[in-house]
Amino acid sequence: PTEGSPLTPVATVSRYACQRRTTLENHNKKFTDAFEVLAESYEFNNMEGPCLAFRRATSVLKSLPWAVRCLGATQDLPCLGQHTKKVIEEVLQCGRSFEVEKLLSDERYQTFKLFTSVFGVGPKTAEKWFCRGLRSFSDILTDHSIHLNRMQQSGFLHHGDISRAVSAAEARSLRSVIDGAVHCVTPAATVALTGGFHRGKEFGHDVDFIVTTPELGEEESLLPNVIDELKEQGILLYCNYQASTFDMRKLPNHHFEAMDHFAKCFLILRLESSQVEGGLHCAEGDIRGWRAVRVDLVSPPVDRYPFALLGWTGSRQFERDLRRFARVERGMLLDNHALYDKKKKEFLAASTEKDIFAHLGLEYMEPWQRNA
Ligand code: 8DG
Ligand code: MN
Ligand code: MN
Repeated sequence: PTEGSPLTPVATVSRYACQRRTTLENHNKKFTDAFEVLAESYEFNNMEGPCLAFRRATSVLKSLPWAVRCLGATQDLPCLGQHTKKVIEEVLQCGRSFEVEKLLSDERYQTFKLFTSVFGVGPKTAEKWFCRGLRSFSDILTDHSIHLNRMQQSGFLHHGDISRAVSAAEARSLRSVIDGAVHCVTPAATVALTGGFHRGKEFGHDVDFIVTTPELGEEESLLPNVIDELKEQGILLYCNYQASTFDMRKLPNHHFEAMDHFAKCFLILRLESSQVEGGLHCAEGDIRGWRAVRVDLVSPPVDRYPFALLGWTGSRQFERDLRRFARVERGMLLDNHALYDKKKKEFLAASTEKDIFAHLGLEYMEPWQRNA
């Protein structure tokens, strides 16, 4: 293919990530890295609007098959405002953005970054701790007035391991662990890799799986049984199980940030070095012979499977825009459970992800093209 120069006419770039094929090949990393710091900082300060604006801009630049080499090249791109353009200009001229540099050395930003790196700690908790004058892990762990919930306790206990990226080889090994446990309790059940590794990522912060049974209703007991099996194998280090609260009569909730209602569990598992081709992606773990890894399992009823798969494959920006596109452009409500047509006042059936794209009048995109 020809090096798509911005001087040659290019097709207009859609405002919606679900209409932009975005692979893992990012030609504009130096800009998107800067944007991500700004987005994160706005998130830490509870400023949703500017945070989303930088996330959208990041996503647009990630979708380009060419590198931005001058500000003029961004002229016809959507979702780039004055602020993002100023950052692009700085990076083009100086190789870095002063605003970003300032943030990276800012105490508040650094402390939030540190605290939210703990499993179970979000911006709200980080804020609470920061306002109390706490700045380090030892500040938190020695302050006896601080109550840590079970998730946060495990987060601190396994912080070293779970803050190391999970490799694709480790994800493959975990897949056979989960396959084994699932088939042991329900031979007819199926396991599918989803999340970042399903989009072809080489590394991730966790490994996500969807498990379901061909028999409707059987999924109710699936996760509790799988959890028991993992416990018996001695590899369950932490488990937060949430039973299903799914109600088919409810209309889809287009707010992406709302969690879905399927039965799910957030786990920390013990992964043996000997089970991973080429060893663990965690130096201390390799010496120890094992490492801790984060695993998410979700178990939708089989008739909801395509919606759950589409919702859990991500990326987060792809999901946000898919829902926004459905609502704004099609008058439809989409979430991880269902698709509802507001004009026809009816739910639209789907047995594959392709059916959902077709209902939305969108060209189908493969998971590896959803890295928005
Ligand atoms: P990473 O783990 O490699 O960092 O990237 P990822 O796989 O894309 O991110 P993720 O945080 O594991 O989320 C994967 C998808 O799961 C994402 O598109 C959002 C979706 N998701 C839901 N419901 C829930 C939920 O209840 N909790 C979490 N953590 N993710 C959910 O649709
Ligand atoms: Mn993931
Ligand atoms: Mn996950």
